[in-house]
Amino acid sequence: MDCIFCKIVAGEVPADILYRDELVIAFRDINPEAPVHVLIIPVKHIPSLADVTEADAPLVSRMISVANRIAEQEDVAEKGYRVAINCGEQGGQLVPHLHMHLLGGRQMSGKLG
Ligand code: DGP
Repeated sequence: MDCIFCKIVAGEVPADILYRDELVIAFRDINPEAPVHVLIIPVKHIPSLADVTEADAPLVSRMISVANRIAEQEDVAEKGYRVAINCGEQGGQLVPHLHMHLLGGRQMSGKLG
């Protein structure tokens, strides 16, 4: 499948991977918008948040747990951080493989969009 994030999962495209288990991997965003900008993605290809079902509850829970763990590791947990999922064209999603952005290390703006 011609998906850049599937290629990162498969090790075919290099990435600065911070975490990997059977459900998710996490790696640094290539175009960081904050001192800490990490993407947490499912190992399996899910195109977007709109494709997540009830059966994916363990996966979504794991993504959140991993985001919290990386926030601790990256030393932004205490001051706070933002987690965001862009969904679809108007939601600002550019890569069609579900991913959660973890942003921290600076004051986030009050705007979300
Ligand atoms: P979104 O707009 O929510 O689809 O964000 C996609 C993010 O993915 C964007 O912040 C840049 C990042 N990205 C795109 N291609 C690559 C890549 O090849 N490697 C890494 N590490 N990040 C990428």
